Amino acid sequence: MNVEPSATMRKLEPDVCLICGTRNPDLAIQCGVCFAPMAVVRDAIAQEREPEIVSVVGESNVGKTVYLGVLLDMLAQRAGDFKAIPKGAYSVDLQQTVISHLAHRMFPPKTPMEANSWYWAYYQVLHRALNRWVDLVMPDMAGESLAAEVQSPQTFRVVHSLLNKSSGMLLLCDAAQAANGATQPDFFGMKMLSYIDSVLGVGRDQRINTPIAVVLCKADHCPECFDDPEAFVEANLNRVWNLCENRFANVAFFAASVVGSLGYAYDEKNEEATAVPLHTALCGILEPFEWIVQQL
Ligand SMILES: Nc1nc2c(ncn2[C@@H]2O[C@H](COP(=O)(O)OP(=O)(O)OP(=O)(O)O)[C@@H](O)[C@H]2O)c(=O)[nH]1
Ligand SMILES: [Mg+2]
Ligand SMILES: [Zn+2]
Repeated sequence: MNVEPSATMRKLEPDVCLICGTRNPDLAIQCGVCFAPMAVVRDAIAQEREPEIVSVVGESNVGKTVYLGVLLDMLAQRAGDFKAIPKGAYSVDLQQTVISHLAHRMFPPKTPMEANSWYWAYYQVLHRALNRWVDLVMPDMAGESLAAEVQSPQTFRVVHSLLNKSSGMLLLCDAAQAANGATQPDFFGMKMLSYIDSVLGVGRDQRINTPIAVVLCKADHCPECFDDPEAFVEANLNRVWNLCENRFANVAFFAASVVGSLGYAYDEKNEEATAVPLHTALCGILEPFEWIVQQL
């Protein structure tokens, strides 16, 4: 995290996966066990410091891919107080996919469940106001894989390893659904948090210190949640709010939205309506990330 090579660097070896610790054959592209790109560990060695892992978690369709893609693009364009440098071309793929879809007024496709096709981004980020460099590894996980792992732990080892190694997490919740009275986002958020609680496994009477940013996504559907995200969570995602209070010592609440206006295209043949982002208007994307960086 600091500019000096960290003491943990001596432990890094080019063929040992940074995420799950498995030793892989020389020149392996992905870890054979958790499918993390082996370029991450090689880049970390070249960097002479071990990166921090920041995970974006949440249900399928909550908006993780869109959020992460847009965030990386903002960082790459020096938004706010940040300057960011991608380590390796693989780190640019996610933001390129998301931005080119949005430019064509489409949302990117759903992330496949198979971890070997997830996008990973490894960025060196400078927070100018703090005058601090942070190396961040951010994978775009599939909501369905997260759900499967949460339901029966150890089925998706990569999820377990990643969360166990994460220095900070963004828990995305669907604000639009919650505002409509749906209980699903609340229950999923609760399951996710209790899973994180068991993975990080601190004592019963201790609270977890890992920073968790609870991000209300699709806030364009319910702009009131921008006024006071915490009050919105307390009112509409009360189970999540209570669990945060009880088990997590370092939680902050945010609202975010990527689209300014949405249209709907109707496919008569398949009788399906598809959301069309007519224009993008980024709101609240950087704030949760900035908060996490400040906590690291
Ligand atoms: N209104 C609105 N809709 C959004 C926004 N972001 C995402 N969406 C909608 O949410 C859908 C899912 O977004 P993704 O980013 O693919 O969701 P995900 O969490 O990556 O889903 P999985 O890949 O299945 O885990 C999109 O296709 C859009 O319809 C937003 O800011 N506003
Ligand atoms: Mg996705
Ligand atoms: Zn691995």
